[in-house]
Amino acid sequence: RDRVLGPGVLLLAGRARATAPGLIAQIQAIAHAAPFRRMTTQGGRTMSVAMTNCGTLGWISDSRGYRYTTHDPLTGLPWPALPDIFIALATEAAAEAGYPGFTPDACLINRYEPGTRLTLHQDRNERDFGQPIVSVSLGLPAVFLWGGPARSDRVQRVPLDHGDIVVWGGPARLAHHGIHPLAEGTHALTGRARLNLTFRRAG
Ligand code: MD3
Ligand code: FE
Repeated sequence: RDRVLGPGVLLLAGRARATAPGLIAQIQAIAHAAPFRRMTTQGGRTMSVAMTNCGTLGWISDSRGYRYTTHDPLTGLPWPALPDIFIALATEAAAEAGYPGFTPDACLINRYEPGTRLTLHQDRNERDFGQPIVSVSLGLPAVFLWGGPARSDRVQRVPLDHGDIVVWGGPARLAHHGIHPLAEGTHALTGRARLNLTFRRAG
């Protein structure tokens, strides 16, 4: 089931299934301290994805643009710590993909409901693009849109299901990517939602 999707991209299909209930319990605890919120963009739009973070750094967007912060602007508190089970999952997946030195300092947590989408973008706020991003999909399935380094590059559709882990590194690190509007549905563990964790070395 594990397969290379392209240069620098390893899919570990269903790898997080066994730990999913524990991951979801941790997400609930994190969201209690740092609530999910829909952030605004520099252009004044409200994102349809609800987000929160854990780790020493958290990704935010507001009227001043995109960046990482040490504190949650909503509460004024430091972002909640990365749970040990998050660190273990991300470092093991990265090591399997050929990044034995990967230690995440940031985890962006995205929550999608049916109809929610994420438009094509690049992740460029991290310091070292030599470090991969590890993503974990939980709950409702999604169609991932995967393009190239230029916005005009052809876009592939990749289904992402509950428990799938994908490691994005090397030439894939600066690919444009997004999520197609989520289809209607309910999942036994997340209800009417998809949760996505992205582990990053931001600082
Ligand atoms: C490929 N999240 O948080 S995860 C994001 O499902 C983001 O919530 C999507 O894009 C989600 O920024 C996709 C897979 C992913 C994440 C980051 C990447 C793929 C990536 C960065 C570079 C290349
Ligand atoms: Fe992204």
